[in-house]
Formats: sequence, C-alpha cells, structure tokens
Amino acid sequence: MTNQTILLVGAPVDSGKARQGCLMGPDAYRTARLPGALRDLGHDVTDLGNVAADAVEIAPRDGLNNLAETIGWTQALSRAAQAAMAQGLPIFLGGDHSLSLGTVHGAAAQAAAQGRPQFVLWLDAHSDFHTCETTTSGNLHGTPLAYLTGRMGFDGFPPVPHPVPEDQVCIIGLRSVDEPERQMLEASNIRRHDMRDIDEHGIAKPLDAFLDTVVGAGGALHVSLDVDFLDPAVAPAVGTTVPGGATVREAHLVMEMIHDAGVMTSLDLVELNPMLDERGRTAQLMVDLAASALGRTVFDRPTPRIL
Ligand code: EXY
Ligand code: MN
Ligand code: MN
Ligand code: MN
Repeated sequence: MTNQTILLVGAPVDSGKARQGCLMGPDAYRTARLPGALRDLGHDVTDLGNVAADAVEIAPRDGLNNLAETIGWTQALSRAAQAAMAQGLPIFLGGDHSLSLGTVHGAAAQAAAQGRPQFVLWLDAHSDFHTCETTTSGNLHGTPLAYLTGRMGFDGFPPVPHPVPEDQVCIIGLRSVDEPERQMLEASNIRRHDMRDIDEHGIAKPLDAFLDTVVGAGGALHVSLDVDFLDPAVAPAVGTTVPGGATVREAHLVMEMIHDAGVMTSLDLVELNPMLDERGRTAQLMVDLAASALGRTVFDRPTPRIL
C-alpha cells in the first residue's frame, strides 16, 4: 500500500448524550501519539485542528437533547468532511457518535461528486438506528444510521441528498438494540452481525464478504469505530459499555483486513471519554487500531509505550 495523505480532523462533539467528556477525545488521541504512529508507517499526516459547531437557532423539541447544537455540528462536520476528502483520507477524532451525522453526510456527498458508491462499516455494540421520533433517551448519538440511510424524522437537520443505500451498510458488534431499532432493522436491508454471529462464525467471514462487495463496486468506504465495539474489559473509557464485546485481536483483525482491502476513504474514532479511561489505555488501543487500519502489521508493532 502506498503512503497516504491523512488529515486529522478534531470533532470534540459532546452534545449527543448526557454524560460529558468526549470533548476531550481529540486531544487524548493526539497525546496518545496518533500523528506519530501514522507517520511511523510512512504516511503524510496533517492535523487540521478542531472543527467548531455552527451556531444554529432552532426551538428545542421535547424529548430531544441538545438539538440545535447537534444540528450545528452536523452542518460544520459535513463541510469539513467534504473539504478534507478532497485532500486525502480524513480521520475524525471524536467526540461522541452524533458526529457521524455530519462526517458521513459529507463523505457521501464527496463520493457522489466522484461518481463512487458510498459504503459504511459501523463497528458498534449499538445500531444507532433511532429516528428523532423513536428515541426514548433523546440522545442523538443513537440516531446517525437512520439519518444517513435517509429515514424521515430529522426535521431541522440538513437534507440528505445522498442517502447511503441500506445494502451498502454493515454493522458488526451488535449486542444492545432497542425494540423500535430492531423492528426497523429487520425491515431493512442493512447487513448486521451481532456478537453471537461473531462467536459462531468468526469476525473475518462477514467482514470479508462486505469488503469484497465494496472492492467489486469500486466503492468508497467510511469506517465508524465506536469504542464500545470493544469489550469494556479492554476499553473502559466509554459511557455506554456493554459486556461481551470484541477482543483486542478481533478488532485488530478487522482493521488489518480493512487495510488489505485498500478501500477505506474516511474513518471516525468515536465515543472515547478520557474521564473514564485508565492511564490512557483505551485511547492507546484506539490509536493502535487506527494504525492497523493504515498498514501496521503484527510483525512491525513497536514496543508499547508506558503512559
Ligand atoms: N439505544 C440507546 C439510545 O438510543 O439511547 C443507546 C445508544 C448508544 C449509542 C452509542 C454510541 O453507540
Ligand atoms: Mn455508536
Ligand atoms: Mn455504541
Ligand atoms: Mn475476499
């Protein structure tokens, strides 16, 4: 794989849920040496700093938390994603998962401009498939996949002129799905693999099938990696831990296969809450996973740094 131009885009979004702390995520990734880890692999890395949310005035809506702020982030991050994708491969340093409302919106617009089909790989314990009408928590980090696949119920958000087709979305890692999400998922063509599926068949087979589809279509692949995809025993720094998640090696294998497929065009690192971390180990694991997705192999891992 040739060296790539990588743009780091800080997205300190904390509006998608009640518990605060994800706004510190971008600096935790910088402190855990994400830029250096990618440069060590030979990539050209530019840190574009942090995006700021647009100021949006919209009446609060009952049952939805931080609506105006989240719309402001969606607008700003969609523009930032389109601009960065024109220059290289952006890595969005989150920030909670509501940031993907904007990053994938922008990525899909850029892919459409290039005439490439957009694919999305969602690595998450949750399906994040609520609309503003079905959410009971009111936390908008639980909604991006519904918005991005073009569902109704997102009044006030930017229109979605390039919805990602359902059969071009694959969720891996599921183990916490709310009833309305389950019903909508079952009525959809979204590819989904829960942890039982992974236990029974392994993680490589469904991922390989999806990546083959992306490669065959000449697609652009956006990867959205939620910290809670991982088992909380190895990744405690997230507010929405669910036991029974991916192991360190399963997660690395996913990233290594993504690298080998050569189709990743953008990446989100989301939901890291440094307030909940233990000596930076979750931040460090996320950095190592990003490095695997960008070409680090099992044979060239450096001796771990002691944080
Ligand atoms: N389904 C739950 C809700 O809507 O509140 C939990 C969503 C958690 C979303 C996290 C980030 O993946
Ligand atoms: Mn998520
Ligand atoms: Mn999650
Ligand atoms: Mn294959």
